[in-house]
Amino acid sequence: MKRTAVLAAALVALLGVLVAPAQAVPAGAQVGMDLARVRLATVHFHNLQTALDAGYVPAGDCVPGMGFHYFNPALAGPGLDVERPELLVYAPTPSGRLRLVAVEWFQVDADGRTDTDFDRPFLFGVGFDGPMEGHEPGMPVHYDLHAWVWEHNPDGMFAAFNPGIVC
Ligand SMILES: [Cu+2]
Repeated sequence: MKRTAVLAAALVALLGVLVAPAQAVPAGAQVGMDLARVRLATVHFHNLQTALDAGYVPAGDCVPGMGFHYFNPALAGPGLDVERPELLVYAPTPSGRLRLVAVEWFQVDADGRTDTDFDRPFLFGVGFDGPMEGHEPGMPVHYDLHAWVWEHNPDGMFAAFNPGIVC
């Protein structure tokens, strides 16, 4: 096969992989499998130094009900990947260390307005929160979605806040 034909075949196969799970999302089993992929992709970030080495940088103070956010600017562009969340969320422990509790996906709002939501993203069949103003100067109007993959959240896996997290 010519190189272009090989590339085209690979692209078709890749699109099939990318499109198929999205169509099957409403099934609880599919969501469970996708969350397992998230855990597998982020388990090494329990070591904070590993997250820093991967490009995640501290983003602001501890947010009550969330924790400390670490943002990866290299992942901030368009496109969402369940295995590459734009943010990691760490909760402070009584001993003063940080413990990975959640991951968060982030997407800039297309028109920068909080009163339109035609571009609301979805992952796991769940619509993102927002659109909301930036939480710090320079942060654009955006959507985000938390997944509490490393800490039980009584309010739900995809709730923005976890009442168990205190700063
Ligand atoms: Cu958060």
